[in-house]
Amino acid sequence: MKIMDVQFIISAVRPDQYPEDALPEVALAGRSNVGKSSLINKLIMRKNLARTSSQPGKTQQLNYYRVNDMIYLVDFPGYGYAKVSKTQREKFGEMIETYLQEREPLKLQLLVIDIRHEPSKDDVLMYNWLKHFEIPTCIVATKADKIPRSKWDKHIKMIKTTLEADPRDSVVLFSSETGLGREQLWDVINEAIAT
Ligand SMILES: Nc1nc2c(ncn2[C@@H]2O[C@H](COP(=O)(O)OP(=O)(O)OP(=O)(O)O)[C@@H](O)[C@H]2O)c(=O)[nH]1
Ligand SMILES: [Mg+2]
Repeated sequence: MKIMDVQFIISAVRPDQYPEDALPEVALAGRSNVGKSSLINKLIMRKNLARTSSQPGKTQQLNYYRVNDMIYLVDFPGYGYAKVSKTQREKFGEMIETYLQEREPLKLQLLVIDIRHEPSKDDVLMYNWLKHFEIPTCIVATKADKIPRSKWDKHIKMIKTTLEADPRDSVVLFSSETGLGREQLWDVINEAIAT
């Protein structure tokens, strides 16, 4: 995938701020610190356009990036950060639920999971939401560079088992450090927005 042009569009806190030009959207969900923003930066070949390692749990907005005037990548706030208040957690739940339920241009949801760890309860909840709303899903196991290659298969299997993943969902092994999985992920994205 050749990246011609990327623009940060908006940090949206309310649905009326979401873009209205109906370009297809690919959204990224995952735990705080799992590597969502790094993954976006790798996909678009920019070092630091998507903000990484900001204050975890503080950002309760959807960050929109437009790529090649073709697609929006939508960075969700990370979940599962311990110090987040109950009110904030509820706000997050409402925002994401409304988005998943009503957002027509959403063509694909990436569920980003740290390959080293078993998916958390929140990961399972998020996955079940995606299934409930029948959102096409791709599981991205990131930080692959953090474990030896010989363990990749076993960890992928563990992730699928814990999520009780639908065998039809694609799974991509990824590393924002090495770029592993970048082309494969673009293939999955392009296929999803073509249908
Ligand atoms: N080794 C390695 N480190 C990574 C990878 N992806 C992300 N990181 C590191 O993990 C940390 C968190 O990455 P972010 O991209 O900020 O994570 P995030 O999911 O956007 O976090 P929030 O926005 O807080 O939810 C940073 O220090 C990254 O450099 C990866 O594939 N490999
Ligand atoms: Mg982030």
